[in-house]
Amino acid sequence: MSVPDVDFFAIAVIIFSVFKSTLCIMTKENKQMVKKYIFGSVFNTEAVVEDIAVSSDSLPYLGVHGNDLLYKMSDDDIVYGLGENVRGINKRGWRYISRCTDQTGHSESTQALYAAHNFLIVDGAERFGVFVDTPAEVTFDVGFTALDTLRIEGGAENCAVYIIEGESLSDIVKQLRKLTGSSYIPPKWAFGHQQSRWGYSCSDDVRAVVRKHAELGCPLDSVYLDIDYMDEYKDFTIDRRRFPDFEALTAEMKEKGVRLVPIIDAAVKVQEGYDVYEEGVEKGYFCTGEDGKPFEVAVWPGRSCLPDVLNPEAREWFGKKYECLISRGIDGFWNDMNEPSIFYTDKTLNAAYDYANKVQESNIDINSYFILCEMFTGNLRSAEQYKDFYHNTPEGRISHDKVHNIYGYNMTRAAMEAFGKIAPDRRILLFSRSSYIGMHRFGGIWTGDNTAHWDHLAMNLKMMPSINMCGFLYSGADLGGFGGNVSEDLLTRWLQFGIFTPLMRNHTAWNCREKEVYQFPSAKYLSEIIKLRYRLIPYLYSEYVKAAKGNDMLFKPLSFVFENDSDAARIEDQLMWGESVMIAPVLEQNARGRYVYLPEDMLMVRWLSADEYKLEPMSAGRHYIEIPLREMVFFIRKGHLLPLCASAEHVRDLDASKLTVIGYGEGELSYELIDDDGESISGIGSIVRKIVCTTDANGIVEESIAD
Ligand code: MIG
Repeated sequence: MSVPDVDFFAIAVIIFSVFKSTLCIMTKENKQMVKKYIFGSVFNTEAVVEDIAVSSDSLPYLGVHGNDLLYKMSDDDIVYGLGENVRGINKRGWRYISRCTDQTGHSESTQALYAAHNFLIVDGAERFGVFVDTPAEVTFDVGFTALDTLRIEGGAENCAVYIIEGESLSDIVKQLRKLTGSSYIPPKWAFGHQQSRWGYSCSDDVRAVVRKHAELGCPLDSVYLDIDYMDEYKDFTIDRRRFPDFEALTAEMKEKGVRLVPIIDAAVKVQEGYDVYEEGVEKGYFCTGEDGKPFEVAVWPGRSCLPDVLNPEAREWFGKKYECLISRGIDGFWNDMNEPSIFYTDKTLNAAYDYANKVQESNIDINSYFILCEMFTGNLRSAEQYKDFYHNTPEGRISHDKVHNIYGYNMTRAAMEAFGKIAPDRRILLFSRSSYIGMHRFGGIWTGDNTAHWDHLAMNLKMMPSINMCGFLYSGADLGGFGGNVSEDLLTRWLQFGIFTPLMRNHTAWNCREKEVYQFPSAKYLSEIIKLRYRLIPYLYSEYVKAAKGNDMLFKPLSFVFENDSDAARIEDQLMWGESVMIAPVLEQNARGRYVYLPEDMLMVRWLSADEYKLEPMSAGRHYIEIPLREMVFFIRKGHLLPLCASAEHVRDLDASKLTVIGYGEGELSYELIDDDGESISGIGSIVRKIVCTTDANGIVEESIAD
């Protein structure tokens, strides 16, 4: 028998090299960049979607002191993150409490806003990210009590702590996002201009808003319905006296290219005969008090119950309720009051009454007077009341204060999980006021009740990258401010920034100046700003989808792109917007320009209207740039292209087959434009178009291209 002619040596080489490459892949993937640590007994928030083994190493970077985690910061360390919070991009110098709170009228000295975004990155001598996963309160004292000390109060008490190392700041963010799942992608129309006001209270109000925008030629894609559309503020009802033709109105508006977006509040009115209330009581789907009975709180509907969205069955039940509006032609919602916000409970109101009676008898002194005031009005922000009611969770009956920060998250999850069944392949707009990391898979956020203050415009800018880090890409603030009376110049500057935020919504309270763009003498110019937004939508949408799919951010601090530039690291009033653009809006009243820092040579684009612009190459460094009130500028990065379409009155009318491309650099530049039908989930990002342009002798690209 002859031995077959086989080259054993060659086979051995092949086997070895296959083995070697698998080994490489394995070591690369297994390289533990994310490490998990457990302190105490941990409630599963379901923020994390990856299965990670608990690390056997000791906790790196942070020291454990009782229930707290500690880090000594060097002078040059920068701390990024913490999502929706006041103050800077660099979070040093304040104490931020993660306790979702209804904070209407917040300011720089507010410690807790509506969200709990427990992720931060320390960047300096050492670089690492920390995600403290707990549904309970936790506080980040970032050099407030002691300048050089980061103390995470409660970070070592019933928490899962994830330490993330990475090759860059962006890489650390990407790993957090991989850990917590892909960001929500809304329908494309949700990138249009949206108009809201607490106070549009009948069908004709809505029609008037739409008509006046059309008369002005100002693009508009949606009008919001605040609590006034409901019957006695009852969720999933319509006040037929004021909206007799709700279905016809919805259809008529959609035909015109405008969607109606109703609000849903967390609390359900206590009222016999109201189906949502009765079902909730019967099935045990509301949070309960000490006595096991549905716990009653007072919010807009008066006495109300809170759906127990931490109980999976109740969550499914509540989510299905949205169907009654979807079947009436609605395809977008905003979830409000879901911190949950409570005006008072029996206990807090009775305590206030008792105190009032007591001080009345004893002739009230001035200190008692202020205590009395606080007892009647301070409940909204008090944490005490959260100890008085309970949830039925998969992990047993738990008092609300221990799981407080995941209530809004689960209300929003309820809705989105139901949408998946009601309209499996259709994207429905959804965003929430309260949120927790992980909720970014189910919807976006708006940043709550800000005020018509110039520093809230600056805060809006600073918050965007931090919010993006935590996964919330679909986000934005109430443009022009929810509270307060916006001046025309503030609204102008705010819109000039707002055209970059995915959620671009002008919203205000009933008792504030009307601020639809057509209310102002400069309405024509304001609508030019909005038209420019529409020209940017192909790029915005493309960058949004890339960020969502790549676990990346849409808005970045300059330092995330120019890592070794110590000047860029200190910039708090400019942002990178997608791969091609740097923005530097005017944030100060009466300013006619501003200093801008360019980390590299860039092309300045100066907008005089939506269609008229001037291009000017600028060298790296610091420049004072004149920017009169009715002009705006942004910058295109060297080596990059910006595609623009023609404006249109509605997103559906935008034509991305004809583009104007602006760019700057040397030789051939390219951009990958991502697009899709804007509505289906299965089609997200399905159209990929490579745009290639060549620069002229001045290094500029300015070209019209057609598909
Ligand atoms: O207690 O629904 O943040 O956007 O207009 C106020 C009325 C309740 C708070 C929301 C705001 C909304 C308002 N809501």
